Amino acid sequence: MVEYIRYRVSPKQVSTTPGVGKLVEKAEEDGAKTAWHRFLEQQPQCGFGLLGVCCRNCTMGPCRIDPFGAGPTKGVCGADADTIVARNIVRMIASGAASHSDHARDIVHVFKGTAEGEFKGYKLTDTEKLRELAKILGVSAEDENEIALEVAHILEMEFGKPDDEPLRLLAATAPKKRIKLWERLGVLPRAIDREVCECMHRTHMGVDADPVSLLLHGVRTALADGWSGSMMATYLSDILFGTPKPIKSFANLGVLREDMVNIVVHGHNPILSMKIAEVAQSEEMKSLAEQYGAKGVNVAGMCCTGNEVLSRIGVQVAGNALMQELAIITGAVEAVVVDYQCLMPSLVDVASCYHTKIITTEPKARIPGTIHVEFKPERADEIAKEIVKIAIENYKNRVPAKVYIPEHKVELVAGFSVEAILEALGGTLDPLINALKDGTIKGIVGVVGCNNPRVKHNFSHVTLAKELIKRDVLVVGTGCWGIAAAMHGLLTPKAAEMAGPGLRAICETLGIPPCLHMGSCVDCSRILITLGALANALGVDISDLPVAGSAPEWMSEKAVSIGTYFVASGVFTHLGVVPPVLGSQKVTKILTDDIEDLLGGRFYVESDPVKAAETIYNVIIEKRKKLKWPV
Ligand code: SF4
Ligand code: MSK
Repeated sequence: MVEYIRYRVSPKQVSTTPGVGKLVEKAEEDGAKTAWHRFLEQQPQCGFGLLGVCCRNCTMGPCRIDPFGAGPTKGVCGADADTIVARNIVRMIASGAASHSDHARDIVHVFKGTAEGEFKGYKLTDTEKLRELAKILGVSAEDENEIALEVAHILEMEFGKPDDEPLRLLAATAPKKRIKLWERLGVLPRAIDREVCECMHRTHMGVDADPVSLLLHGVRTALADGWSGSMMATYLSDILFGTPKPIKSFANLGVLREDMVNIVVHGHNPILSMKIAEVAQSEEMKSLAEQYGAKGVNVAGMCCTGNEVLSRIGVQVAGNALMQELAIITGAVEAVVVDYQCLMPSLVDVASCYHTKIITTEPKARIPGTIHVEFKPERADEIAKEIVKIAIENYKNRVPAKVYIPEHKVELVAGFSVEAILEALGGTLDPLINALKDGTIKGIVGVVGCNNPRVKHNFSHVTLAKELIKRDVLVVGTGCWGIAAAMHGLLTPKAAEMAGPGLRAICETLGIPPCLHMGSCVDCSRILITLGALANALGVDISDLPVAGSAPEWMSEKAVSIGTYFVASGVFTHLGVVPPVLGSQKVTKILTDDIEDLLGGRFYVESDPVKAAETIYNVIIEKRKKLKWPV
């Protein structure tokens, strides 16, 4: 189906990443619309929505507040802008926390079934990590399967335990000072589902109208995500598939192969994508591909499921969120296999211009117009094979005249789990702590999050990282940022040449890049663990550390949850895209100012990445001064 393209986009303006502009041009020639085209069609976007002052929480509405005071200042029920904005942002946190944590629930299910011997396609790969997790959770069993079953039971209870005890994973990993602070503020989370559910209850018509009380519950919910839901997903994925270690690979659309069957795995959960990558390499699939005239099967990652398979087995990455449609526009992709989150329903429209099959696999993420092959962990190998075969059989439908694969691909080193960082440092945090203390490294910034057509694709991700490393600030990160950094050469030891002299010297001694890829969105929990370990080792709170967070191109509700748990953990957190809160001066002030007095961290909004880097650096320097460390 060729759609009429009303708005043309300027290829030079949409992205900083090589190859993207050409594919946007190709999209227009082929009649395929991308997110950039639809973004233009949406202009002007609703001002009430942008400011967060629209409420649809009951059918007396929808109501909207006039931000200039010329129109109504209250909804039909009397809710004002402060209440409406706070309720809306809390609902975003609830959705983000639910997404990460429901992903975790699926991993617990597979982990448990593996320990029970039910899911034969999986095994407990990193048993050392299993024992470490068992230890922190107080599990004393000896036999590995029994340990796993007890761990699974404890983690299952994190979702819905009925008591008011704190979450076990949070209690075991967060610094004690922080836990006490959260307890004092009444934001220590109890059970993950309970906090998400309470968000929905509080934001229902006629319940919580106090913006402070609402936002504090948002904090509680986000903490349940970061220090439990997401962390659980990270721990158990490591146990099932191996804890990431530094691994070389390549990124950008040039990883697609003209002479092979290309399968793009897209979404977040590694349970299926790891299997697809494994099956695709089998002799059986290779010879089937040869029968169809291809040299084999090439699996490439997209977004966070891409980060999961990249970090663990080095699967090459085709791109980040705004490139999901472009992979299809190359005309060289036989199948895009999706699990959940960040999947644009438009994949189906774009695929209709080419031969690509979009294969959904999750009952909770169905998209009309796709082939649905439901994934069941008890039949993991069989289903993965079925999917790979669909892709191979589709190779014959590829239209050579429609194929254009940009040649760009860049080498990278990913796989910097906390364990891998420790190993690079010689088994202890001391070298990092010493480098921070003496000012060789000025600070650490965790950069995370998505792409957003409001921002020139990958420009802010890359500019911010470059500006920070130049100032001797070590950058660690996850998600679409990790892929952007990879495509721009920031994830290689050679990139240390772009760093300031201190960071450069450390990177060269250790043979590591100045920007460390720590994994997928749920792996932001690795950043929390690193911060907690640094704070504990120094005998300070996370809020005292010369660290910061940033989401330069964020768009998803998950990013709101991540940003909130960063702030709640005491981290100064930059957002490169304005969140929908400006309709309430009160909420804006709480999030960007007052919250610091309570939690030690706050949000800072700046769309210019150069200015943002400067401010982040200044915050780091202030923290160093307070610690009496040289600046
Ligand atoms: Fe309007 Fe209040 Fe209903 Fe929201 S909850 S739609 S502000 S009446
Ligand atoms: S995939 S949540 S666009 S980082 Fe995790 Fe990228 Fe944001 Fe999705």
